[in-house]
Amino acid sequence: MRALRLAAWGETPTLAEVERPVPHGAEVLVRVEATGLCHSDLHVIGAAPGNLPYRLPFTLGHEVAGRIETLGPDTDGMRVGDRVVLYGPWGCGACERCATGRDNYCDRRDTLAWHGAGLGRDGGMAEYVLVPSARHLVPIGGLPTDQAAPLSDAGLTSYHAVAGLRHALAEGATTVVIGVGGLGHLAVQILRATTAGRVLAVDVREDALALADRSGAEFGTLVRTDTAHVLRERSGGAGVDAVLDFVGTTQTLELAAGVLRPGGELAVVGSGGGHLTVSKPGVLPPGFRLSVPFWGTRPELAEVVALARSGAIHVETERFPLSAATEAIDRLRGGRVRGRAVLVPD
Ligand code: FEH
Ligand code: ZN
Ligand code: ZN
Repeated sequence: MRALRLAAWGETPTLAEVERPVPHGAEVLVRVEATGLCHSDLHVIGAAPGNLPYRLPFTLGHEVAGRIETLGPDTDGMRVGDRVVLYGPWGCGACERCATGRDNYCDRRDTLAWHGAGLGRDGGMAEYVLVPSARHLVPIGGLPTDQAAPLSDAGLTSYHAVAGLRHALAEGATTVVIGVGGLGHLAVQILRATTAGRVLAVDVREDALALADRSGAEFGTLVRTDTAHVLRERSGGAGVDAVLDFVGTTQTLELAAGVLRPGGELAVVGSGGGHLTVSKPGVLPPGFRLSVPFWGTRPELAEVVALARSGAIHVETERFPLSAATEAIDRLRGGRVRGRAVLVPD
């Protein structure tokens, strides 16, 4: 089968012919129909040797949907032909976190040579992907696979970040979403579908603000010298209740701290590597709370799929054939993808 393989750190991944896996024990073989492309794939590809615990080579792709092709002899609860999306974080499988579907916070994460499908283990930028257990599969019913695949990371990560702020998002609350790309546009929709407040959007691209508007944001602004003032004005002057930062640079973290009201909450989702000085006394509003959520849980993935199947969220995608994966990677690296890039085996 063909697969997009990362064979050397810092080098462009290439399509190669590899053995189609055969499932044993509790494993499941899924025929891939769609795999999302994520900024984390760019971080993995560009990682310096030794930065990640992953063993090369492996197949990329951690945002995967398709159909069950073959069930290992020790599986149950799933049938060949079932349409599924992969829960991408694969932990140790034995700790209390993994046993409760929270592989994203596996207690043994630092001992593992992988983080999941396409993250040190063979992933879904291929014709087939081998999944360790049916517990990593969520049924998607009739949802199109190019809609389902991005839910497993872009959707789940956004949903998990919103879930961590939900206590602060009462009626009339204001949330700012910084960065309206593959994750941010879904966060706007999830906020609109599951909270009672208003959503303001910030980005550096006009087309991203248009996407925010289509996703249900009440207002959007480009980054300007007075962005904080504009957002505070829009929130009635006291500041906003929550910020979801999908960029995570020093500039966006400082913007977030500058627009939050006392008791406000910041969720840092983007891996921009930015810094924010936390000191007391300091510039942060009293009662400031910070979270650094990572991916999401398996039960939450089922909730995100249910939201999508109800029509409450829609993923804006740009489809690419698997054979054009390097073009998609270049486009993502250049900020020239609207919504989420999805690779489809051709
Ligand atoms: C996956 C693995 C490592 C870092 C970040 C990620 C995210 O793409 C998961 O949402
Ligand atoms: Zn990702
Ligand atoms: Zn674990």
